[in-house]
Amino acid sequence: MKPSDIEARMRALEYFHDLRLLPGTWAVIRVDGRSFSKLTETAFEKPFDARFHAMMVATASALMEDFQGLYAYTESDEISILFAPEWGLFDRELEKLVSLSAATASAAFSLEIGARVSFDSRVWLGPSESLVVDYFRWRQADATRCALNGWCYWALRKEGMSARAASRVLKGQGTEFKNELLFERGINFNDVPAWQRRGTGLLWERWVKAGFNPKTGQETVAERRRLKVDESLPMKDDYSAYIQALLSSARA
Ligand SMILES: Nc1nc2c(ncn2[C@@H]2O[C@H](COP(=O)(O)OP(=O)(O)O)[C@@H](O)[C@H]2O)c(=O)[nH]1
Ligand SMILES: [Mg+2]
Repeated sequence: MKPSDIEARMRALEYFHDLRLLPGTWAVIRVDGRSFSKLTETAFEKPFDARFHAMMVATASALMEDFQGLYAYTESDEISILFAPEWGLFDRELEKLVSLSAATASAAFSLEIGARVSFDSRVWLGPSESLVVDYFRWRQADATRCALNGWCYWALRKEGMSARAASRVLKGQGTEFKNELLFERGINFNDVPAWQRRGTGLLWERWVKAGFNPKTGQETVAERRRLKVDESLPMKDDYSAYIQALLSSARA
């Protein structure tokens, strides 16, 4: 067999290599920690731990920087990174984007925690701006639901209830029941830190760096950008408006 033949035949079996994100569409890459229920079982406060959250924010920052995302949203052990329709990193190759985003998240979080952890990764495509808004509303609703449930679950567990019994109490119950359960225990869910109920956003902000040129003796100004961490996101329709404003500014 000629070397060129084997090259072509082997390359052809790299079957998924040609897959690319649909051109001209918004995209979100979402990474999620593998078996983080187990990881957080010991050594982290329940239901939420500020140190754990800081590690997730650091991981989201690494993804924003390495992939040049427009916006990141993190809740629990997941991070969604939004990309504009014209974003062309790695020529939009799916395998590259999914594998490297998982790798970047895994490496960044592992360095933070000092142990080996891994993240999975998937891609969501947004054919319209309103679907992108819906996507982030969906993840935020998930954050709120999980936070309320988590607070209830751990309130019961801390009273000595078994895991199975606590899950049974909460199964099929709605928001009102869960809010009441917490209220009876002196916890007002609305007073729980916003990052737990609403998640956290990361976005680029512009700032002007003042400097001095010793050669000319003149003051200089340079526009730079840096990541802003928003720990008090709006919710529901206000969050829709927040995301829509971000999409519009990207288009401008
Ligand atoms: N103790 C603690 N656990 C957390 C925190 N944030 C996320 N987790 C855990 O991470 C899990 C994430 O859910 P999921 O991805 O479905 O679980 P996985 O499949 O085990 O990674 C939650 O169920 C929690 O157990 C936190 O701040 N503190
Ligand atoms: Mg997970």
